Parts: sequence; structure tokens; C-alpha cells
Amino acid sequence: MKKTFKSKTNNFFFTNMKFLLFSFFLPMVQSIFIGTATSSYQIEGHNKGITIWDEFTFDYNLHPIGNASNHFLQYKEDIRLIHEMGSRDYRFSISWSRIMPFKWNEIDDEGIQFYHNVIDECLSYNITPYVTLYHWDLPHYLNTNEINGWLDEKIIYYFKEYSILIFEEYADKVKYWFTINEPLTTSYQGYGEDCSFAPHKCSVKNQYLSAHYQLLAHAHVGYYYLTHYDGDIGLVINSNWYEPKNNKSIIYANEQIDNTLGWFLEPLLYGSYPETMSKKTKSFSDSEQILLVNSFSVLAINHYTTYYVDEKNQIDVDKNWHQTGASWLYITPFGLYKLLDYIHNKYSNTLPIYITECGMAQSYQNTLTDLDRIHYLSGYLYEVGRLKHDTVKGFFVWSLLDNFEWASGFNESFGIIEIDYENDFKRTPKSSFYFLKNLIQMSN
Ligand code: PNW
Repeated sequence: MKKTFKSKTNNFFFTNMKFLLFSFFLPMVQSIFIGTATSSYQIEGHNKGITIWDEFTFDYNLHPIGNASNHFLQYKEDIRLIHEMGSRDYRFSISWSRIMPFKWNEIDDEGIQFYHNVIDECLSYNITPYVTLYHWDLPHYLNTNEINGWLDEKIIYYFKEYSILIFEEYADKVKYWFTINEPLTTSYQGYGEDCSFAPHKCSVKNQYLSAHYQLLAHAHVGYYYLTHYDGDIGLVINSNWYEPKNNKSIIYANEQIDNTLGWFLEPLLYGSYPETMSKKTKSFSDSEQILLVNSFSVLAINHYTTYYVDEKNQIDVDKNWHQTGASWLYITPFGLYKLLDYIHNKYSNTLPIYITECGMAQSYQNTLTDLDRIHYLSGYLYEVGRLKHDTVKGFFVWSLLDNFEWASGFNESFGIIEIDYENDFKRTPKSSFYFLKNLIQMSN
């Protein structure tokens, strides 16, 4: 370990200073575990079936997926690295189109076996698997004129049947499940106003409809799991923190939070959308409400960054905030504290919370000495440690590996392990990997 660290680092002293500083607040974060997260499409490669992301990158001439981070062939090495880091918790997703590559309900044995292998490999090291059922790689045959992806009510049935199959196959080994990753991103970026993601079918109507069906698909699956199995399940909700820039903008900042976090959290907790959205979207029937409020046992939150909202309801940033290799992502640790505190005070003070993603990007391969990531992670973890309640159970760093960052291709590296795409997908842990390893070791 030391070898890589020393040879690639002229800033060894500074990095170790961070370790030293970190030990001051270590006791505060000791009660939560530190895990890492990935998703199938972003890392696996060697896909058999076509997904909406293959179609989208082809149609818009974006960077093709290729073999991603080659995890399909190197999963053993990757899980061994998690073990080497000392982490006991790993979140990954199952690719629907690896399970049924070509046709609805035509099951591929190799696909089924692959996830058995991944899960068994984790268990052999005592690493707990946290499995996401859907992280955006929708099979293309579910995005046609006949079945129109998340705009089609039938998707609820398909998602439920697929999920039941997955539970039957793996639920004896996996006790933590997440249904859908970031429905907000899919609705806003894939079907809505932002329109920068697959399947690129955008309108205001589609934005709300796709959210509605994602929520119902989650509800059916979550309810099914909790009534048939003994384990935990949740919907992965993402939210930035929106900080009012001044007194006149408090109302707008609150609205932004309702329109993002509240859009997906309130249906789960209350069976209805926030006030600000109720005119824009369908409402839930009585029976749907019952499913929704009984569809989860944990809260799963992805959080990356904070924005200011000004008195004109415009998004703003502070010029002193450090912008990362992803233009939308600033290092703003205070926002994580505020978001978790807000959830605790406004919504729930008992449900266990998992931070299912948190991390930052460098421009591709700019250095193995990722001090800015150490800065980011120590800041965000410190803020979790500062909370006055103990509902946060775990913190999954996004991401274990450099990977395919959706519309940005391979230009943004979120990994704590570098992938050298030109040299046989060679894996090299970055300084942040050792930082986390140290932290985990010290807190054991
Ligand atoms: C999440 N934004 O996506 C996803 O869950 C991951 O697959 C992804 O790699 C990670 O965050 C980093 O981006 C997001 O533009 C994509 O605000 C874009 C945004 C937020 C989250």
C-alpha cells in the first residue's frame, strides 16, 4: 500500500496531516459505517442486451460505454479491494438487461449467475451487499411504442415481476434492497425540463408522469418485499441542499426543497405530493396511498452539493466554493448537515437513514493524489458526525471505481480507485482510498 502512495505522491506530508486532523473528529463518525457504491451500467461492461443508455449515447453521438470499467471480468479484484480497504458494506445494482437481455421474461442464466458470483464474493469477505434493483439501465424493449418506459403504466407490472424474480433468486443472501435509484434525476433529466439523459423524451407532462409511475413501481415492489421477506428496503431519493441567499428568498429555497426532496419523500410518508406540486401532477388513490406508506423500512438519500437560491428564485453559488471536475458539483459540506437536520425535524426522527451516495469528481485521471476528494469526504463526514441524532447508519462513497459518468462519458472520475482504460483497465487506489482505509481502521 505504502509503495503506491509514496511513489505517486509528493504531498505525502500534507495528506497525513489530514489523517491527523481527522482523528480529532473521528469519535463523532464512529457510529456510522463507511461503504462504497457503484451501478451496473457504469462499471460492468460486456453487456448482452441493449439499454436506453446505449440508444441514447448512439443517437446523440456521446461517448459509448465500451466495456465500462470491465467489472464484469474483474469483479473479484474489485471486491478484494473493498476488503483491503477494510470496508464491510458495498452498494451495487443489478442490470435488468443482463437478467433479461433480449426479450421480456427471457432469462439469461449467465446474467443470473453473475450476480450470484458478485454476492457470494462479497459474503466470502464478510462484506454486506446492498442491492439496487434499477439504476437507469432500462432494457430497450421496454422503451418502445408498445411499452413506453416510465411513461407507461404497464411498467409497474414489469418492474414488479422483474423484482420478484430477483428476490426469489437472491433474497436469502441479500437483506438490504433499494428499488429505484434517483427517480428525480430520471424524471427531470431523462423525461423533463433538463433533458440531458436517456431516454430523452422530454416534456413537463412526461416529467410528472414518469415520477408518478416510478413512485408506484417502487410502492408495489417495496410493499411486496416487506410482506414476503425479512429485510430492509427503500427508494433512493436524491436531493441537493438549497440555502436561502437572504431573508427574501427563504420561501423560494423551501419551494426548491419541496420540488426535489419533497416530490419523492412526501408520497412515501403521507401518500401525497407536496402542496406546491399537487396541481401539476396526478394524485394517488386510496389503495395506492396504502401501498406507498407501507413500501419502505429505511430512508436512502443521495447527496452531493448545495446551491443558494436568491430573491428572484434563481440558483446561485458562492464564488469561494470549490468547483469539482463535475461542473454542477461544489464542495459544500454544510449542506449535508442541513439536509439531514431538515429531514429529521420535518419528516422523520426514527427511520434509519443511509446516505447511499456522496462523493466528487475529478477531471479524468488528473491525479492519484486526490487531496480535493479527501477534503470533500472529510468535510461531509464531519458534518454527519456533528448531527445531534443517531439515525444515520451508513455513508456510501460514490464511487468505488472510476466509471462511465452518463452523458459526461469517462471525462469525470468519481472513483477512489483509478481505472486506466488504456492499460487493461488497471486498478490503482487513489490517496482517498487510503484515507478511508485509515479512517475505517481507526474507528474499528
Ligand atoms: C447520481 N446532477 O447521478 C447517480 O446515482 C450516479 O449514477 C452518478 O454517477 C452520480 O450521481 C454522480 O453524478 C447524478 O446533475 C447525476 O445534479 C447528475 C446529477 C446528480 C446526480
